[in-house]
Amino acid sequence: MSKKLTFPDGFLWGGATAANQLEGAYNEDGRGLANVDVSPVGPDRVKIITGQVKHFDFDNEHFYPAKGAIDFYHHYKEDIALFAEMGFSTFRLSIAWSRIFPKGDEVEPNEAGLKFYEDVFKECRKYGIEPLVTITHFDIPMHLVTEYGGWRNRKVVTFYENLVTVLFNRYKGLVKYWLTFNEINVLLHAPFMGAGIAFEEGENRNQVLYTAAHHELLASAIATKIAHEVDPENKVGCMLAGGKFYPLTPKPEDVKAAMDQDRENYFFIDVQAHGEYPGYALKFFEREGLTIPIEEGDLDILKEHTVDFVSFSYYQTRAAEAHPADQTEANLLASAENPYLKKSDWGWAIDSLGFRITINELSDRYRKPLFVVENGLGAVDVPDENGYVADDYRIDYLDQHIRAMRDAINEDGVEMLGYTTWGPIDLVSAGTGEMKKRYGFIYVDRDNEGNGTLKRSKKKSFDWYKNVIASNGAYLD
Ligand code: P53
Repeated sequence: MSKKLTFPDGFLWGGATAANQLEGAYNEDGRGLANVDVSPVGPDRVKIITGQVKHFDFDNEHFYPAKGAIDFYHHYKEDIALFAEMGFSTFRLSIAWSRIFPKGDEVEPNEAGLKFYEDVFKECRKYGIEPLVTITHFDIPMHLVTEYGGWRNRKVVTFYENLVTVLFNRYKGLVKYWLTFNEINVLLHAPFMGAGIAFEEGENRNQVLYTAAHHELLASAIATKIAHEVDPENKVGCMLAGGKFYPLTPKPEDVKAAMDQDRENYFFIDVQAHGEYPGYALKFFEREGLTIPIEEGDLDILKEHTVDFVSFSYYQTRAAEAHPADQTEANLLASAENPYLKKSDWGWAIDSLGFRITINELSDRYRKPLFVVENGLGAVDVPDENGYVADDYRIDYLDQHIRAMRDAINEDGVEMLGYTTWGPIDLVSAGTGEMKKRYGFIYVDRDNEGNGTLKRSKKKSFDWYKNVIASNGAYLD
């Protein structure tokens, strides 16, 4: 019998979440309103998160799931205990900026917000769980949106600098792994969600987007600098919405289209990992007539404070073609159909070998340790008469993907720090706002309209993942 394949010693196993998708308690203990709170469920959501329609308030027509979410704010002890029972060695969560600085531009932070996360981190540590903290996961205080225009405004860099300075000092010794911006490249596709940007009439879209991109990249480098100054033990990562573009055919034009689409995303990580704007980006700015507001000293900061590791989410690969037939605006996030792949309930292509390919490409391109901080299957779960969910489809998906990652380590020699599945406990979907799109090992009784007891129960995948972790991956054989 051949030796069972496992993961490296110290490989971190766990799950990943985001504040607004799980905490609820949107107006408790001084928390201010954020962009993500005012993004409702339903057909208007996409127009709002992509910044095509300005929508800055709650109204009576819509349901806003983030208001209550799964109420992690009051259930965190119970939830972390369940993560510990699965054997998690890490838990990824994000800070709600507006709990710390309710408006964003205050000088003094809100102690109640700081205390909440301190309690959560201590609860993790109690079980030997290493917190992995995303500083901003698609959130920005609404006041910074309405008064400053979100990340298009350079002043927001300073507010972010204040935020991270407070966080690194307060949580020194409690938190070591930090991510500066969740899926930073999503700002190009969903600018209201990614950067608090809603477009004004007649604005040059790319000018606004790449201005905001420069500000986030600069803020990320400043955060890296401060993190290292406050505690040399801190490890700071960037975070890419990953998933390679394949050329739809071997036509060189399609291969080029795939390269271009990959670069649109890699652009951010190229700056954060290599410390400079890549040539293809500079030429793109020139062609488009964009002026990136680079001030004196900015380029030095980018150069001197690159990230320690590269993290990314992986759900699917996509296919690119040079001349797509359907180029409508609604098709912004979509891609060509790959006829070789099956799809999830929400139409996302399932491609575990693509995971291995994506991991290898990132490893070759950046030569830094990699951390998979999101992966999973959003599906409709139907509890049986006892409330039990037998989610074999989720187990299959994760089994294939974890094997692919193991191959990337054992066969391809990639250095990886850890793996956190998306939504270890059911939570609100970022893309659609639904509760119905579930990822968890733990079922939460709550529906799309906000009904339900919020009771937590273990799905079949709960014990499966527990076994995977306990055996450090050997259970898969
Ligand atoms: P949901 C697509 C669309 C929106 C957010 O997505 C996304 C993606 C995938 O790249 O990013 C991440 O909830 C994100 C999470 C999110 C998760 O994917 O639409 O970092 O916040 O929940 C899954 O199924």
